Amino acid sequence: MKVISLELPSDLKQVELVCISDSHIGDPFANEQELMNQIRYVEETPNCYCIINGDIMNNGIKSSKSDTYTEVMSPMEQMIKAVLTLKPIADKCLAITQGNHERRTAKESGIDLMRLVARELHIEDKYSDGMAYVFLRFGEQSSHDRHRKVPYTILVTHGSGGGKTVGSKANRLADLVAIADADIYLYGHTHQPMVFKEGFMRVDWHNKQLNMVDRLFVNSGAFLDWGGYAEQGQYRPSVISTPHIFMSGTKRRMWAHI
Ligand SMILES: [Mn+2]
Repeated sequence: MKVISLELPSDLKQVELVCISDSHIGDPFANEQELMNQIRYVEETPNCYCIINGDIMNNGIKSSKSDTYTEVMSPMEQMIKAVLTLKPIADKCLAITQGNHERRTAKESGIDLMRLVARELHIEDKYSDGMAYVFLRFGEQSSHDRHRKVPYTILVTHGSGGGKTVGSKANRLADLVAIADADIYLYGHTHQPMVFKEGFMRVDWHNKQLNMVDRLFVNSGAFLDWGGYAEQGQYRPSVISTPHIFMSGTKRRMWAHI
């Protein structure tokens, strides 16, 4: 678990966080236009940040399930494309993870493609080949705790498995609570855009009480049109919809839309 601690300015009233994953660059059905729309949005929107959550490259290498022959770019070309595509938002990236598609090369040859992408983007300090845990503080609490920033924690992982039904995909995301406590749980991989909340009683040792809090669960979608691997494998058509998370800078309040 890579722990990342970040402080943003105290004059931020709200932070927006765009969840970018599963662009599958190199797949013939990758929708680069939609990916670029989101990249441009992050780049141009004030107080907007992003998390880059794996499967950015399709990386259909010889030993993988993806069809090498239908790839529209070689793995090297995909890596160069990934770097060039993500460059405009690198300085707004809070965390960057490896997906199972990039992991193929790591397994095969011990070379971590996503670490190299993060390195090229000068954000290797935000990189995890597994899970990332972000401590984020910004804004100023409006009531009792003046001059204290609002703290949020985010557990990020590309994910694995998930099954085909919406329910089984939701279960994978909800299961993250067994790993660590966090305010926001962020998953990719299943290509199923999803947002839900659960209640949780958080231990407050300082005041010896249990605080009822909400926890936000977000699954990002894919930048893929339907066909090829999805069609042959009888996967449901994926909808291209990128979750945007919003966090208040005046009190602990967060929400998301897809
Ligand atoms: Mn994946």
